[in-house]
Amino acid sequence: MLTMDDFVNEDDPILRQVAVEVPLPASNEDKQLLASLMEYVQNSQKPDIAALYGLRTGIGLAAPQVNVSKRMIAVHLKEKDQLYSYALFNPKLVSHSVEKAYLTSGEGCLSVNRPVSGYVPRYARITVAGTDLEGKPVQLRLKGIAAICFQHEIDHLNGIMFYDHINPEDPYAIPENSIAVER
Ligand code: LHY
Ligand code: NI
Repeated sequence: MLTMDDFVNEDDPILRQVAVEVPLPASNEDKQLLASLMEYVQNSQKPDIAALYGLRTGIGLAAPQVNVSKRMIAVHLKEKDQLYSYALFNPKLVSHSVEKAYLTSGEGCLSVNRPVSGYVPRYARITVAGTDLEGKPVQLRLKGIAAICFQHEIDHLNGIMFYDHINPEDPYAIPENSIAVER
C-alpha cells in the first residue's frame, strides 16, 4: 500500500515531465500501480486508516506523484450524494465548455506541503475519456468539483501544477466567464 513515503517532493523534476501513455492492454504491474493509487485515495478518506498510516486526505492522485511518469490517475469523491470513483489509464480531456469554474477555497495538492492562495481557473464542464482497470473504455461528462479534480490530475500528467494557473498579479482575480464552486 502507498503511504506519504512514496510521494515525491514538490521540487522533484518528475512533476514537470510529460508522462508517457500506458500501453494497453495494461501490464499487471501497471494495473497494480493504478489500483494502489485508488487504494491510497480511498484509504486517505477513512479517518482510522489515515490516522494510523499518517495519510494526507485526498480526492485524487496521479502516478507521477509517486514517482512513476505514466498516464494514470485515480479520483474518488462524493458530491451531492453522487460518488465519482474512477481509476483511469490514459485519461484525456476530449472536450470542454467555454465557461470556466474555480473553487472558492482555492486548490491544494498532495505534492505541495504549503498553502498556496488564489483562484485556479478550470473549465466548468468537461468530457474525459480513458480506460478503466478492466480494460473498458470510459467516457465521463463532469462538472463541479469532479470536473476540477480531473483537470488537476490530468495536469499532473502534463507536468502542470495547480499554481501555474493562478494569476500572479492578482491571485484572487475572478476568472473571466466563470462560476464559483463551493467545496
Ligand atoms: N490531490 C488533491 C486533493 O486534495 C486534488 C485536488 C483537486 C485538491 C482539486 C483541491 C482541488 O485530493 C492532489 O493534489 N492530487 O494531485
Ligand atoms: Ni495535485
